[in-house]
Amino acid sequence: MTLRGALIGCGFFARNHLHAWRQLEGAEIVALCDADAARLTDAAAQFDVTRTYTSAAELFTAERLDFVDIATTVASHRALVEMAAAAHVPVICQKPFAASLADAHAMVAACRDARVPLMVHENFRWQTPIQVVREVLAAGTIGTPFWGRVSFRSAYDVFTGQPYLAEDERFILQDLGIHLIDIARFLFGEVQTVSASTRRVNPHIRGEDVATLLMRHQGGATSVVDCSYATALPQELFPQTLVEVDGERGTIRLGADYTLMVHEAVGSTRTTRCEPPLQAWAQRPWHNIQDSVLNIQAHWLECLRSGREPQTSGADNLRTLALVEAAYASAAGGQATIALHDGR
Ligand code: NAD
Ligand code: 89V
Repeated sequence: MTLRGALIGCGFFARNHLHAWRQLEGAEIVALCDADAARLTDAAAQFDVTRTYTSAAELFTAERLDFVDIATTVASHRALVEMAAAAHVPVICQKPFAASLADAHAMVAACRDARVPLMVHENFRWQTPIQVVREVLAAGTIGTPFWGRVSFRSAYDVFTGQPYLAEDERFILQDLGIHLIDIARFLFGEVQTVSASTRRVNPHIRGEDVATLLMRHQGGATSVVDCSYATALPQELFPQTLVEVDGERGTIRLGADYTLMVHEAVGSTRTTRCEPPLQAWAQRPWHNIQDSVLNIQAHWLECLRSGREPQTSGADNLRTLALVEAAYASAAGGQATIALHDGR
């Protein structure tokens, strides 16, 4: 049976969702919604969707849906997720899931009480190279990891495509660091303590564009998460996330251009490339992220069909959001070390 979906928010990033839905078997986007009529009309024409709404309330009243995909910016998430829960429609919500932990808890509770599946579109862990690093760790090739680094350093202009990123009081941690924190949780486990520093280098934006986090994980590993949009390098790597892992029996290095080095202290050193596929609708350098959209949406369909909880469910994402909040609090308090309780 083909699942009937609707997409709310037809802006900059939603095109990737729509291309991915069109590529995936077993789901069809039957309706679109955007408060901005011009954006709605454009997306409807490009993706051949005839049922369109400028009001989400009208969408939920008029359509019989198997799921809804919310690709709006954070300010609208709570109202839209609560509408989906009230209409008993399983819901995917883009990151950042919520502007506050209170909102996030309210959305998770609304969906739990309505028995409605909820997944946060936290796609970076679904990037092919990140999945490969996780597979190498799971295979035990380098033994237990004791140190790791998840790094994203760039000077790419993200503000032209996403002007709201320059306007918010919070920038890189909330928008990008959130992905890297999720990757650190995915690779090294839940976090016990975090300390962070942030700063703004670019004078033309409101929020911080550089952040560095030090985290201690429950399994004993220490990780560094560092991100910057103020880092001009001879080779611009946007939007690649680089990963380093030191384990008791070897090391992993995910370097520039998707080069993966796995070194066994007693054994061999293998260097391979794990570049993500370039989907027919994708463009370099975004193809890494675009492919991860396809992967997370496929995961959602698989979870909906099997009744499994998605990896980055709303409840799971509370831990990532708690870390973002803790990192901002640490940075505001002069890099104070903040303890998380059971990863929250
Ligand atoms: P955007 O501003 O280009 O698009 C958002 C759209 O939502 C707009 O067209 C707006 O009119 C519409 N909208 C807002 N509130 C609405 C409401 N209540 N009802 C109906 N329509 C509404 O934003 P964007 O750049 O596409 O980003 C959307 C979200 O995706 C953000 O949360 C952003 O952080 C996230 N994002 C994620 C990734 C990723 O890799 N996961 C990448 C880029 C952006
Ligand atoms: O993931 C995001 O939300 C995007 C980008 C990859 C550019 O940081 O804003």
